[in-house]
Amino acid sequence: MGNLIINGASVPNIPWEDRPASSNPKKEIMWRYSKNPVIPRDLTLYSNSIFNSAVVPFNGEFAGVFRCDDTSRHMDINAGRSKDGINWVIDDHPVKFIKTDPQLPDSEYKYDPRVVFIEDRYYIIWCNGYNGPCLGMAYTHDFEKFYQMENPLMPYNRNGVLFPRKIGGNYAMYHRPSDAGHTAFGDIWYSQSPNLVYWGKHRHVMSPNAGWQSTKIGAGPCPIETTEGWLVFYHGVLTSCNGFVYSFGAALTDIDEPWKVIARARPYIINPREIYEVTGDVPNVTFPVAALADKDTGRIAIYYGCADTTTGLVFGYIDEIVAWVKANKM
Ligand code: BMA
Repeated sequence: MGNLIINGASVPNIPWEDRPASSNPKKEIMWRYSKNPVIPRDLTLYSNSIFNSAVVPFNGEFAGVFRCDDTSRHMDINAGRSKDGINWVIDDHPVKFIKTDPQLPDSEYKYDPRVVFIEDRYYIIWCNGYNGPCLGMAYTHDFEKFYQMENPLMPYNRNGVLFPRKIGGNYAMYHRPSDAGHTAFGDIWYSQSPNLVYWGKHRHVMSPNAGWQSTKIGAGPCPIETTEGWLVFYHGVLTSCNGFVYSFGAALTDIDEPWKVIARARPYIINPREIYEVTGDVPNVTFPVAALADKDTGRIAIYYGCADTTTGLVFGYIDEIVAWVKANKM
């Protein structure tokens, strides 16, 4: 148990369960919560499914934004709160975003939110419907009022993930250019902004390559700053005879130039294998979107979407994961 986290938060009440005796660290560097899934599909009055959702520590407890598809299969974002990060109360209705500019276009839909604290507020970034999927952004101070900002990137783009601080004087994000449909390609890119409105200085980060990450890849939770580089969890997709299979793995990228990859692990960390991951509205999906990390113990808890239906949790230690990424570097 070690501590490589820089600039992280103390999260003494991070959701946690020790590695069970049945879990071999040589085979799996992170282990699943025994009571997965933690968020059932019908937790809110109108939800068909709750998955690919984002949480942060908030006032000694936890808050989050949740992808809730309703029973018309409309995709939207609902706010929620929890004392322990496991038992959640999620609003029945989607967030009503307040436009920071009346000219801002309406969103046709919103999905796969990420949330991160930067400087003095929480920023939310999601896949936003505006003549096709693009990136949408908002901020909140209290998880009650949410202020929608300009869309950082035009269609087609998904999987926008903000860094928790400026890098080289600019705000920074990973994202994935895509197409209008169920994109059969996808690289992770890095872009920079002086003001969170105008984005540029684009740099290529990683392409898909082999095995579980051979079709497309996209960033997951917001990167975690460690002494060994940014620890980046990302999803990877392979195309089987029955369609896409979504697993997730990890890489380390350079602290000052995060488009440079230091190490990228060849094996996945989690792949669809439990019943709630292989069956659901979209079978064979494990999709990470949020991580809680405690800088005092080095514990990490990742929230991930299970088969586009429910939300699960996996646990691990940052130092073990960093060492594993380096040891399994491709
Ligand atoms: C992606 C997104 C994710 C989803 C995944 C698997 O394109 O729509 O929200 O989890 O497909 O269906």
